[in-house]
Amino acid sequence: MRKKCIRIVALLMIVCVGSLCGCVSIQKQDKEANQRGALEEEKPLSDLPGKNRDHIVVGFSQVGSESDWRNASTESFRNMFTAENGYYLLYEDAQQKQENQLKDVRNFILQEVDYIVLDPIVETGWDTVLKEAKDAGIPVILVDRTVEVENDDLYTCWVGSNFEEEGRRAGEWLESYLKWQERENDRIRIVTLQGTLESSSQIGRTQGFLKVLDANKKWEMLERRSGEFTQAKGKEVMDDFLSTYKDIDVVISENDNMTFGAIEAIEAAGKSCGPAGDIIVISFDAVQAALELMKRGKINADFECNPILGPFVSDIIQRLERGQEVEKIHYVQEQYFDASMNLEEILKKREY
Ligand code: GYE
Repeated sequence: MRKKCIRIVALLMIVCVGSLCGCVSIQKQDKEANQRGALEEEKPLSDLPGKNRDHIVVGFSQVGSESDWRNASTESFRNMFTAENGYYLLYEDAQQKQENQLKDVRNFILQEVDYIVLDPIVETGWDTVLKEAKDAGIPVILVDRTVEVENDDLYTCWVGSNFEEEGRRAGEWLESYLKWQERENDRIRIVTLQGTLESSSQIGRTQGFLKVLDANKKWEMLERRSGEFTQAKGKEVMDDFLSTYKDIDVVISENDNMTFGAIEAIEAAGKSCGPAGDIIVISFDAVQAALELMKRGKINADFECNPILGPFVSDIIQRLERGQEVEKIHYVQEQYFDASMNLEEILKKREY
């Protein structure tokens, strides 16, 4: 009797679990079908206005338009991937959302583009979609930020900046600046405005600076918080830092637009920054507007990040078209600027 009961209960459990699984997989199928439905509305390539049969079709999923750097990057791709240069560019702005980028890549696959260029907002979560591109035989070129995937064969190559090196150099610059000010034995209180958390540029810059911070026992990191690479959020976070901490000696801001916001907050709090001010400001990107502010004495040092990646990517595509091998990792050359330099001259030649 007992055995029979156990058998009935076990059977019921199998039926229940089975139907539950059924529900889940039906729901999943429905969701996938819906998503695919949305994707399948994409136009086939033959319908693209102005495309001729020789054009190389490039689908580019850009992070967004959160900063001056980003806008310079977009312009660089738009200028390079023109019909005159033999390309047809499908440009998508993901508005700082990974889900949009996943959709972009899937649409590019459905449209059977020749190449996919992806600037991945964060490092993780790309394995499946990159596998889909690989299975479809479409090379994926990563630009600017990079990905953490189980198998690096899922993308063709990456071109961008050495963010960790940028962060480390910023730390070393601060070390020598404080020495020059004869403050190397003083307690130095630092705050950091971080970029979009989990993005390569945030991770690298934070890690690189951390290496120098760890070696300087007198430096104290009061707080690190994300300002999401935007001016508005940079100001908001800096406002908060200024009301929380009475004494701040240094602001490390992981991009120029957050720096613009931070300067607004500092001045609104009745303080000053830059070489003659209360707070040392160190920034990244070195876009024109930031170098202008440096010239006006509000930023101490700025570590360049090169957004002009369009020509590098075109070069890679041309090599691939000729059947040549390409290097997996391409670092672009970068420099830094500080307030002691001849900024007037530097600005005359600055392209972005
Ligand atoms: O520094 C910032 C942008 O990933 C290097 O993204 C890029 C960063 C850049 O929003 O301004």
